[in-house]
Amino acid sequence: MPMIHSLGGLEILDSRGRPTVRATCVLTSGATGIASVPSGASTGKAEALELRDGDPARYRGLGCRQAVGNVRGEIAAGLVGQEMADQSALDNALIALDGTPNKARLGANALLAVSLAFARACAAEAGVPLYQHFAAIHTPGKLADSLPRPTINLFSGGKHAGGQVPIQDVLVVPIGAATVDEAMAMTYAVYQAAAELTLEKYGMRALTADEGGLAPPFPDAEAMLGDAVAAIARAGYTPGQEVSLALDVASSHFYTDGRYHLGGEPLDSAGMIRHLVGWLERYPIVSLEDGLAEEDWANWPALRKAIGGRALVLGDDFLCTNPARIRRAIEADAADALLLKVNQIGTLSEAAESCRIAQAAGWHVTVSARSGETEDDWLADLAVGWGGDHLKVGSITQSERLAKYNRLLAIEAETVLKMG
Ligand code: 2PG
Ligand code: MG
Repeated sequence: MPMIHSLGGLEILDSRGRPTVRATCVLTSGATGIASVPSGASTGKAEALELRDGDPARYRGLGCRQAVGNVRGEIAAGLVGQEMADQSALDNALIALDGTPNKARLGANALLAVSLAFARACAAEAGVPLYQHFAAIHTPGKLADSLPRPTINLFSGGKHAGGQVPIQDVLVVPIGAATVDEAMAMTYAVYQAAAELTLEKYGMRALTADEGGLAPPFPDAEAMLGDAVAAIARAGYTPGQEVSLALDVASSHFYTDGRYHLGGEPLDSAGMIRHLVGWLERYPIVSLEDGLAEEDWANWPALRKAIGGRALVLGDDFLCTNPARIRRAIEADAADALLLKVNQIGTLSEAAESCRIAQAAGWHVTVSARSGETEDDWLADLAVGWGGDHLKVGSITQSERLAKYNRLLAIEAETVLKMG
């Protein structure tokens, strides 16, 4: 049984230059795991709490010294010398130490860093690849059996690009690719075509947003979608047959006073649903994330009905990787796909429960990075081990994103696993 010998914490910087938490877990066998946690910008209201120092004189209040101090102090004091039967024993101990419903006392960033570092140390102790260890955390005895299909950020707006257009991400889905290797090469071709188009149309060099997506001053969401389709065609692919689109509408962030402010006349929920269906009819969209706001629960079933299986109805802020919210959405037939972000809930075991609940209901799972990422690559292993259908990491121009794509390429090269 793994026993924790020591726990370390370090404040490091994420891809936006903001502090985040890295933890090191050493087991008594000497096996060691190091893991770093990401951080979102367009966060859901029901997410577990990311502990920030709040000192305006340092990193504008975003420091993580308290969270790191909690890893080195209270969490280490509670766990060092303890035998942990498995990941859920460790995670239950973390949850009990924190004692709050949303991990507000010790911080979800501190807890998740320890949860992940412990998983890595256990994989090293068992001598198995991390994706196989993640598979066993999902379900004992489970082995990884497929690779996720990457969905890759092409254009950015909303909170990731200074709000020049309300919707947050237009992503490329290389549906015609047979391998991850082919998917990445196809995406490169589309991205370069989009960069050329952006220069011609907007006179703008390939300046990028938080996740590496291109972010020219689109006049509206339709221009963003139309330019994505044009870039696919310019790269030599047939839109909707070889390369499709996924959309993160992130509509919670332009929903105020019961209206959606997409530009033009504000829309009520029925109007917004009609608008989204109009996009589905005009553009090759296979996945629609947060089409309605997280507070607009009552109208999600109508959205799902109106989409009628033509695209995935994917919940991010809406579900927050939270088992109770996912169960409620399944009962209400309010979605058919989960966007899974481990730090929304704060421990691996709870995120695995969310994943199992969604999969048992026949839902699709998109495993997602955050807009603030690190060079750590555990997310690729997690998507493989947990049977994620899609992996959403951002674009192909920044190393914190490429770390995950490169890890996925390595898993593909080292195994017989195939993209589902
Ligand atoms: C999202 C994510 C990733 P953030 O909304 O899906 O794109 O963004 O990490 O800022 O919540
Ligand atoms: Mg989202």
